[in-house]
Amino acid sequence: MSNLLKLFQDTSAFYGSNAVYIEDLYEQFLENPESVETSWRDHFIELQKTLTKRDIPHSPVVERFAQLASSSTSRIAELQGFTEESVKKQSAVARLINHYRAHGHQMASNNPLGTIQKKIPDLDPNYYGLSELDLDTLFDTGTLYGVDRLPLKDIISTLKEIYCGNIGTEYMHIFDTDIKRWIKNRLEGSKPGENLDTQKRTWLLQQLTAAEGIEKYLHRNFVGQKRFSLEGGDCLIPILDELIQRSGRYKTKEIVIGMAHRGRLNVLINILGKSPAQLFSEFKGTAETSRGVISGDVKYHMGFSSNVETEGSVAHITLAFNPSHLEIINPVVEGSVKARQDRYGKNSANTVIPILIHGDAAFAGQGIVMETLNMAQTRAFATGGTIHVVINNQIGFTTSNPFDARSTLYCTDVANMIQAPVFHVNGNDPEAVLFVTQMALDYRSTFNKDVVIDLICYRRRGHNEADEPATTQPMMYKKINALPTTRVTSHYPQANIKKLLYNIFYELA
Ligand SMILES: Cc1ncc(C[n+]2csc(CCOP(=O)(O)OP(=O)(O)O)c2C)c(N)n1
Repeated sequence: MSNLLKLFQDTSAFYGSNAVYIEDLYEQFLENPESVETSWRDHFIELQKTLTKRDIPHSPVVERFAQLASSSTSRIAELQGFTEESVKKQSAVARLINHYRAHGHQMASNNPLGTIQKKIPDLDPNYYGLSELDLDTLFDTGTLYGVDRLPLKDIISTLKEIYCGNIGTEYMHIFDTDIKRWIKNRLEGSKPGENLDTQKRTWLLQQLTAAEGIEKYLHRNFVGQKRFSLEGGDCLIPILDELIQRSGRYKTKEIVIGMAHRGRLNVLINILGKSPAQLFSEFKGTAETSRGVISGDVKYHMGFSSNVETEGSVAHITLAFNPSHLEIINPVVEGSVKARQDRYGKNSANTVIPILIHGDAAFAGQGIVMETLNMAQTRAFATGGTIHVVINNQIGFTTSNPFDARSTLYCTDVANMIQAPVFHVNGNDPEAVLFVTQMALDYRSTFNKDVVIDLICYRRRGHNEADEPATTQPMMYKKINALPTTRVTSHYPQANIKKLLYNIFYELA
């Protein structure tokens, strides 16, 4: 190492690891120039004059400051008003914040069956040279929660709340800076449930009651009959209802849904508006699917369509008929959406939206998932982004240990290949689920790209109600049997449940 380089390294606050800090400050400056200190702001303004585009790559920023550093280290010290030690610490904090954004999901408490607490070395402040003694020191937060400075302990608790709570988000693998910034701002800008009024909370309770109610009714009245119950994944119903309602904001006219067996009857009744009486007659074996043909096991392969009122509009919702072959409906739905969009003409990506609902085992296991994802951004087949919802009940028939089911960390990892953001959300926290649902639709409608909601839940009963899951999964089912339902777990007032149930089902039937 040359003497000059050594001197530079020893004396400059802008050398090496501090580059991350400067980049972070610059990012902050780009969003709100007033939010950075005057001396930094002046430098960034100077820097921008030498560049033509506003959203420039960050390497020139680092280079420019390296030049400044070598030309006058004393001037820099004067400019920043920090000691070398404090700048190093600030840089460490910036790196810690970034690592929470990128890897916090690995420590998220988003599994309703409990999380095995893993230690992730680079989420530990010690890893960056920060210690207990720094916890009360004030540091710049970048854009975190809109607060300029916080003690380190509050920065860490805020990061844990956003990135390691009931939502674990994978988005830092995305190359596009605008997309990354959009997701970061949504995640860090408000908390799940923060802005929910009583009306929306009541709506959530109604959705969960409806989801639970139909399963309980069928369970009691058609004992031992296959229905591929949704129980444990109840939040699928508020997800779909919210996607449909909110699509009105984007003037959506049609939504095409593809899904397999799990929860299909629930979706038919609670989302598509199929008559419960019709479903019950299919269970009794008296319904004719076509003249002279009794339904048999056709009921969980049936399609349906109806018109549903949305926020300020009406949308035509179609549930595609599906065969037994898992996931094979995906390209069919995409083709159907593409044809509908073509019919509406140019710029109709938001006019018709595809929603694909997957099982966790099937999403990881079926090649057709990858094949369909691969077409997502091609010119001839793109449909303006698909909203994927994985009913991740953590079991595929009898295979529940992920290491026996796949070689990836998450069942959704195949979606990383197209840089889709993935929200791993605790299916027992309806407000967190609502938060990611709204974000998913807004993301899809803003960027016209695929997005994944990984609804981490459980399967309360066997694969199809005719089997006993505890035979092969005794430990898992001990936990599940001790869990109250999502409606009960969520902290909503339970007073009017009976009345709600009565209104929703018994009257309709
Ligand atoms: C292509 C294909 N392979 C296998 C099956 C048999 N099968 C039906 S359901 C199922 C388990 C699916 O598990 P998962 O995708 O997690 O959905 P879940 O039933 O747990 O909701 C299997 C293997 C099938 N129907 N189609």
